[in-house]
Amino acid sequence: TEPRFLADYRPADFTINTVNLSIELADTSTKVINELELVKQGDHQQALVLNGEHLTLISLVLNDQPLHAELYQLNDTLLTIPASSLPEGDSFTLIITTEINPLENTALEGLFKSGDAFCTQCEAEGFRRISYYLDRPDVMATFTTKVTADKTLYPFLLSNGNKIDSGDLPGNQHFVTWYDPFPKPCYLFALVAGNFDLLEDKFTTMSGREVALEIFVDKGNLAKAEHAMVSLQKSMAWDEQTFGLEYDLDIYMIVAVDFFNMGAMENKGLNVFNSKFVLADSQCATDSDYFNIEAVIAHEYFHNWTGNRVTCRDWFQLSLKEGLTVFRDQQFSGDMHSSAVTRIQNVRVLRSLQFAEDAGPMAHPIRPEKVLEMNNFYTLTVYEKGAEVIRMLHTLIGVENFRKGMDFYFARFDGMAVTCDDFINAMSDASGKDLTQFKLWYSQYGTPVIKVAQAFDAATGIYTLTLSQQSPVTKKQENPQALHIPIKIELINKDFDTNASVNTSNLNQTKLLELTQDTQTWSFSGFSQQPTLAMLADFSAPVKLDFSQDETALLTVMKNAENSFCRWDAGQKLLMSYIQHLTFDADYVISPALIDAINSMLMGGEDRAFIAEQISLPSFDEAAGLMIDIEPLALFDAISTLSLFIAQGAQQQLLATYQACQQVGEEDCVANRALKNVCLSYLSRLPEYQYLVAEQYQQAANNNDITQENMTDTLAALTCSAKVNLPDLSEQLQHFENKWHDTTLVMDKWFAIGASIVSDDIFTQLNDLLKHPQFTLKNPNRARSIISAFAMNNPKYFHCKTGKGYQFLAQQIAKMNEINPQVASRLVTPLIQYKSFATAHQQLMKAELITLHALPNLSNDLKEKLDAALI
Ligand code: HT7
Ligand code: ZN
Repeated sequence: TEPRFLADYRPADFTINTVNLSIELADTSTKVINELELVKQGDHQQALVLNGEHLTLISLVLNDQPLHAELYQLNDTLLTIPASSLPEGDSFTLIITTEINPLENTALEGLFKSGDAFCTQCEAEGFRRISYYLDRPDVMATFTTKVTADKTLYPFLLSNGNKIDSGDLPGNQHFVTWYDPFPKPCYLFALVAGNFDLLEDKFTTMSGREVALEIFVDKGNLAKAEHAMVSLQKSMAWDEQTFGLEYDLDIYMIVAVDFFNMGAMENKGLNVFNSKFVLADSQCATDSDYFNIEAVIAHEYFHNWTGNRVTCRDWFQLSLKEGLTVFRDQQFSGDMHSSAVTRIQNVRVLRSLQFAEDAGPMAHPIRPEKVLEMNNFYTLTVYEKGAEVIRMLHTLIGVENFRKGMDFYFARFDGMAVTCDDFINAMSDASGKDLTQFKLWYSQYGTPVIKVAQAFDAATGIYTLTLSQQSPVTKKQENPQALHIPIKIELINKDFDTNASVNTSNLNQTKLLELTQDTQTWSFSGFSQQPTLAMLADFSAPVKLDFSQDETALLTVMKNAENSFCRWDAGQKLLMSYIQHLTFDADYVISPALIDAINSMLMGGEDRAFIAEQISLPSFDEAAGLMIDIEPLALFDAISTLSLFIAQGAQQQLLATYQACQQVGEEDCVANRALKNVCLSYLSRLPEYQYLVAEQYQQAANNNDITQENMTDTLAALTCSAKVNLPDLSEQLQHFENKWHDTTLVMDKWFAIGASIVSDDIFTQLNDLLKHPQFTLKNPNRARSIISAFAMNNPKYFHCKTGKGYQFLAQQIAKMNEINPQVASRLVTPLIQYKSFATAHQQLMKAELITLHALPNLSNDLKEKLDAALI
């Protein structure tokens, strides 16, 4: 296969007005009859070229006449009907009959089986595995879909839109016909057939229409769908209130399935979800599961407007719908919970994972320009950095203009397939702001570095700030231009010692600076002494800072910044500076001032979820993102040493906080658990407090009063046991397995804990896990529960100097390449980012990449990444 380029985009030669599908479901031979009404676009003699993969063609009928084999060409990916075989005139019908084998479809793209149910995944290019089609998002048609299947095995037959017909057929078969009035690209097509429990509710829209809400789950799981239902209702109300956007069909369906490559899919009127993002009760789901379910339900719901009503012209524009929809779901989560904590958690993901991607071999702009396998571009860059770009726009033009821009966007483009430029132009027209330079965020890649210099003239009271920006200069990007970057700052007029407050009449000054040149200087007057700078309030831009602030300045920001993000970030910088020192010098002496700072955070008046974030150390990946030539084992040891230092120094306050958080009732229980469990993770490093871990496990997982059982606390205790390899661990894991062996999603957690045990025995344990009767690479959640959990959560052994960790990952990827290329390709990320590590590790990682590159059936997905990494 050849790569495709954004620059080569051309409108389609033919469009499709209507699609009439009839799908007769059977495990190994499903029959698909696809009747298309095609329209030639303009006067040309081009062939009709349809995409199709893994299909058996049975027949073609063109304008009611059979089309014989000599009149068309067929290969593994295309069906070509030359102009000479097409009828005269601009419109014609084509009936394509094919057969497919859902049972052997382990790639989980197109039509496949998830357990006993049939389901589909068509984004990005999966519809071509169901029938021959113009599989591109700018070809939009109205679909009528008749689904036929065995009535006992598949009582529910679902597709997009409204049900228009149903009935029984001979041989215990039945059918249902669906009609979706909204023209859509085929990537939004969906079909589900199975035997489910159904949770029903409704929502009355702002204009008074009643919408039926239906959530389909595996039999026995009805009670676990309540949270998803409430989340859906909240999302619908929020989109009406925030953006005036109302749902448009009479029914909204969600189906939860166990076999799914990603989180969920926004098919029109029929979302298909990974069951992990639907099912929850307090016994089996953690607080973060609850949070994520709400966020993913919202994300898919918000796509109904940003993605479905207005879609992408081509896949290079993916961030048009994904960046915008992530921004919308982040705003929603912030409104539903603490906006400060939500923002911190989003920034942690961005800085640990997206920054690494943007510095690695697969780095690309949020609007990529060259793609071999589209599935490789569902990335943190397109999604999370894409959302940051929308957020910057929101910051630059303000909330009201942003809303006006959204209104313009829908007024102009409803029912169309458009580009990122179209979106920015709507925002520019709404606000009157020139966004020409801002558009560079869509075409340049890499994380810009902002250098900060400051000066203060005591005589005039003028404070001067100079900022310079630099995007990475590489062969792919020889001459990056200055970007338009909103930089929110706060100038603090107090020392960290509150008694020494100066100039009380002059409160902190908050400013929004627009950095548009390589270097720019701003002056601020009216200071009696040099203010302390808090940079990047709310993390106003996805950039790295080249700015060293001393301990006193950081403590001042931690204490006195009005912006909560800045208060948190200053603390993280302080912690990070110790991690950096300890990585280079294991004997580095940490300042006792850190313990005072931790104690005052623990005793401070902040909300407990915020304190939990404040005292949590930067993760291995967050720290790695700020370093070069990383010695991973030294970094791991540095984080452990710092953690132990804090545990020892602040033990009394950690214990007091742990106990205080245990006392509280239902109110703020999520925040209390968050803080309590960070305290426990410190205390578990000290032998004298390890009994707390065992006690917490007992309380939360093995309680006589089942209503007291709680998965957040259970998993927190197990994580401590695994990280410190406590003696109780194996008994706890055994108990957990006995208790949960029938609950798939909870067993995923069990496998993940098993893969993250910090023990010299880990490779034996990993092999035992792979041999466990419930382990299968065919279920992506289960595969990730061992493979990703090990590579992402067990840095000490993943990076062990024998190279065994890298080898383990590569061996699993090689197996996965044969089963599910999309999942295999995602697993390879930690290996392709080898260049940030010290040479010895680079060589070991590279050796594994070379082995993978030589695999006999290397998929396009993996090939694209390995080629980029091995250049
Ligand atoms: N738009 C969807 C992206 C997607 C996907 C989802 C599930 C399985 C495979 C997939 N490929 C692409 C999900 C979303 O962003 O909402
Ligand atoms: Zn999305």
